[in-house]
Amino acid sequence: MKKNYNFMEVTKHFKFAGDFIEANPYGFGHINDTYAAYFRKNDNKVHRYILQRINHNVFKEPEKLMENIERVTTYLRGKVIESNGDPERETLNIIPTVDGKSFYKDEEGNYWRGYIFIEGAKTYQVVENLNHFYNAGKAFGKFQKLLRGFPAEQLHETIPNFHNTPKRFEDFMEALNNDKCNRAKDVKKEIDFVINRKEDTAVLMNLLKEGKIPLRVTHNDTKFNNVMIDDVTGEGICVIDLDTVMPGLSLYDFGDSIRSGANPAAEDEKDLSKVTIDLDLYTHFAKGFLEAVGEFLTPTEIEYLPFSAKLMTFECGIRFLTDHLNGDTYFKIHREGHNLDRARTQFKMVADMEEKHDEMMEITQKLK
Ligand code: ADP
Ligand code: GN1
Ligand code: MG
Repeated sequence: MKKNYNFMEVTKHFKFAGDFIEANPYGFGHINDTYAAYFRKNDNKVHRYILQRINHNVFKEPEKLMENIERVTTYLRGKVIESNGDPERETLNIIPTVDGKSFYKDEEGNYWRGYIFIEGAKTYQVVENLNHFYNAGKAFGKFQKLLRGFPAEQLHETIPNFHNTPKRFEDFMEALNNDKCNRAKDVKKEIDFVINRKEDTAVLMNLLKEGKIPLRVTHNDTKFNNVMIDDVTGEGICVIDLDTVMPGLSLYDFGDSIRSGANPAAEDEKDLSKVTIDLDLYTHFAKGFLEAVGEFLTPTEIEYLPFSAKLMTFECGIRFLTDHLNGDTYFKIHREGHNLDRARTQFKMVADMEEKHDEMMEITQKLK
């Protein structure tokens, strides 16, 4: 992350209340540059906002991305107000620029946006408490339910083919053939792991093509650290990181949450003996998710929930390994081999899910 942005100058373009004090890097996202920006108001009290530099290498059309976020947050805000919730905490709120836009483009071509800082809640990198994960299931399920009436045709595709796993496989093969950084020779085991499972990649895409599962408006990046957990109640108070809200499958959202939260170890854990799919965690998330969406998920969607967890984990592992082969150009890394370590945890999870497939099926059927 570049550190020498002129935050005083950037923040001046937004309707942030108070006098700017400082901005510090914040959170653990892999994509955008996120900062907590501190301001002093007239009463001398200090408060903060979220300031983000959108990653325009990943999101090629930030204007369209922000149009999506404006539409989705406006829609969600209406729903929260309807149910007497707190619209400043239960959805993201864009802070407009002084000229009324949803983002500011600086002279170097960086895109900046501001959000209300949701206080009294946190995101976690690893699940610390079963109840939190149950509540995350409810929150992501509720998110999908709230967006059922949202006009999908209004959404731009911010990253084309985002969960097109066969395409992710093709991109991996291309990276392997190019082998730009001469890294393939050191990751033969991982390469074989991917190639041996090629057939899995098309399963959900085929169900969709055959009309067996519906396209919905989904979040598509339902990592556990993309839901804010209330410090007092432990509820999943707000789903954040709305950059990839697009038409998608309910199964993507379920699967990606299991990928990120049902592993009791970190996503980049080097000691693979710690990496597993914890069935207790799986059960808690599935219970929360099904309680929120059970009434509208089809039997086929429910049948494929365990498979979706495996596929989303496999897809993410493919993406990490592809980025390792390409020289780490997509995900932020913080050490050498970081993407490879991440790919390895994902593949360990996939192998574990293959072993525990029957148990996962049984748990899911009991919960439905
Ligand atoms: P990325 O796309 O890089 O993952 P996120 O939008 O998820 O970026 O933000 C990174 C982190 O910043 C989140 O995991 C969360 O901890 C924190 N964060 C983001 N938005 C807010 C907000 N409105 N209030 C409080 N914290 C936030
Ligand atoms: C990225 O932005 P973040 O850190 O919430 C990525 C997800 C991956 C995840 C893996 C836009 O999520 O797709 O599953 O890393 N987001 C994008 O940790 O590519
Ligand atoms: Mg995030």
